[in-house]
Amino acid sequence: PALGIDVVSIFPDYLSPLDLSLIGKAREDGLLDVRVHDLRDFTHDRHRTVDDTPYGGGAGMVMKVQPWAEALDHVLAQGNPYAAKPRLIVPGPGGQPFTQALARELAQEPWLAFACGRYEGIDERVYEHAREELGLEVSVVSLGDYVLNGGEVAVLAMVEAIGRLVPGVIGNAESLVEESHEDGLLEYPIYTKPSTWAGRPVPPVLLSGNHAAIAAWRHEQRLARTAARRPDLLHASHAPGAEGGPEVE
Ligand code: 6GU
Repeated sequence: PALGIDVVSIFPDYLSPLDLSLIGKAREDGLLDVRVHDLRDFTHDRHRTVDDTPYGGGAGMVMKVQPWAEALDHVLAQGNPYAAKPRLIVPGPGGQPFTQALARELAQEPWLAFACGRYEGIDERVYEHAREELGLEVSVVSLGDYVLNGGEVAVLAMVEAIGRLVPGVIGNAESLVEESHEDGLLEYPIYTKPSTWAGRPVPPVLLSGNHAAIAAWRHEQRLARTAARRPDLLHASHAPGAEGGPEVE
C-alpha cells in the first residue's frame, strides 16, 4: 500500500524536486502517492488573495482561513484507499522538532497532508477547524532553530526523510540502520581507493584485515566525532564500559 502525501502550497512549483531521484522513482513504483495542490485554486476573488493583515496589529501578513478550509476539504474529499483521514503536518519554526524518530513514526502513517504556510503564518482557526470539525491530528513540525520563508523547503526535507523509510523505497534496508541518528551516534569517517592520495594515507587499521580492530576504531571515531560536533547526543550509556550502551555486543 502506497503512502499518500498531499501538499498544499502557494508555490506548487517549489515542490517539483519531488519528481526527481529516489522520491520520483518511488512514485513511479507506486510506493508514494504524491499530490501537490495550489492554495490559490481555493480562492474566489479576482486577485486570488490568500493573505490579509493581522488583527491586533503587527508586522507581516496572515494566511486567511477560507482558502485553507476549502483546500483541506478538497484533500479529504479525494479520499485515500488506505485511510479515512490524513495526519496534518504544518511546517513551522514554532513546531516540535523533526527528528529521525518522528520521520520513522510518520513513515508508518497511511496518509500525510502538509500545509505550507508563508508570511507570518496561518490564521489559528485553521488548526482548530482541522482538529475539531475535520477530526484531524494536527502537528506543527520544525526542521531546526532557524527561520525559512515558508514550509516548502521543509516539506522537501521531510518527505525525503520519511519517504526513504517506506518499505521498498530503498533497495538495501541494511543501509538504513547504519546511519547517523539511527542509533544515537554520528557516523565514522569513510575512505575508498586509492590507499594513499597526495601523500595522505587511509588509516592503516582499515587495511589490516583485522575486523575486531576495525570495529573498535570505528566506534572510537564515532564517539570522538559525536563529542566534537554533537555533545548533546552523548549520554551515560556511551561512557567507557557502560552497561547497555550501543558498544556492548
Ligand atoms: Cl518547518 N518552516 C519554516 N517556515 N521555517 C522553519 C522551519 C519550518 N523549520 C525551521 N525553520
